[in-house]
Amino acid sequence: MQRKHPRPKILIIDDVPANIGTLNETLKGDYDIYFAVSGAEGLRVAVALIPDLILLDIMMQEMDGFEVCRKLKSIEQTAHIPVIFVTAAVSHEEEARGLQCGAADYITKPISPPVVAIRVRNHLELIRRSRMLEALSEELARKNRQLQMLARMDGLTGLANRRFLDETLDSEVRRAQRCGTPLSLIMCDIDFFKRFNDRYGHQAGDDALRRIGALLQRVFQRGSDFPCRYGGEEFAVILPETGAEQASHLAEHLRRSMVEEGVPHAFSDVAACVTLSVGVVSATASEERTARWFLAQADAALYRSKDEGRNLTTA
Ligand code: GH3
Ligand code: MG
Ligand code: MG
Ligand code: MG
Repeated sequence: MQRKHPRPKILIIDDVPANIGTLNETLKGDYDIYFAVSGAEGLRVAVALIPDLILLDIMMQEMDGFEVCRKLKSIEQTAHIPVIFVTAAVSHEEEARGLQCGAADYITKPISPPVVAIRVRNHLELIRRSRMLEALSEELARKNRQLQMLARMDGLTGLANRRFLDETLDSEVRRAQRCGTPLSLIMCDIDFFKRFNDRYGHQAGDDALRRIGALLQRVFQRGSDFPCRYGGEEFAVILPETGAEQASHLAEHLRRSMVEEGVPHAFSDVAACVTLSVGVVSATASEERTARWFLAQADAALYRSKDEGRNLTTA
């Protein structure tokens, strides 16, 4: 019959088969038992099997249990496996040495089978709990990454949001200063959008914003360009390592693509469809040219586009 949970695997390493027999009798009811009769063989089996727990004899030919334990603890795949010494070495010095090697527990022979069974069960329970905690903390870290991402995303358009823009513009300005590369920022604002909402309704307004979000994602496909919803009906695009000519070209391409998109707007003074006014700033960053400066310049350019009639790109 297939078990729901696989049984824990226990590896017994002891050079006396009779000792292995006794431990096997004690534990085989609850666990899958594997064994090895020398330190070297025990190490090989441990690496191949990755048991949940190892019962280890100390006095063995060639490689004694202390050395086996130290080696197990130095191998990445086996370092986490709890080792319980089961030994005829009864002095406190030997027990201290065993624990110093990284053993989880120390049981002296002759063993009491019920005591061994309980100690083994307790150690396996500890492992089960720590694995559960590990899984929980991985899940938490995953959820946390997801939240971090959501906190930087605009729910309506799926674009990055203002928070992302602020953080990214800051770091891109610093990077541009360090590397001496040009940086560009595009800002755009929908023309006569209040009228659009008033006449077509907010649902239609939201649809238009979503279409503009998709358009921005199509126009700015380079992984290093960051289109964002700045807020309301304003959008911004960070263009790292992009000079004035290329940025103006892209901004104008965006403005035209918006017209080609042909979202009807019968109440606009500039066209029969939804249009954008666009502002661009391009500069090599310096001490004075902070993120705030870039935003203020792009905003000023955008408002020149508004002043000069809308549906325009100004640098
Ligand atoms: P201008 O050409 O000067 O930019 O005029 P405008 O009407 O576009 O500018 P104004 O700032 O007067 O109005 C902006 C409008 O954008 C008002 C507001 O209802 C709308 N808006 C902002 N955010 C949203 C949104 O999330 N959904 C919808 N449907 N409308 C929004
Ligand atoms: Mg022995
Ligand atoms: Mg506006
Ligand atoms: Mg507007």
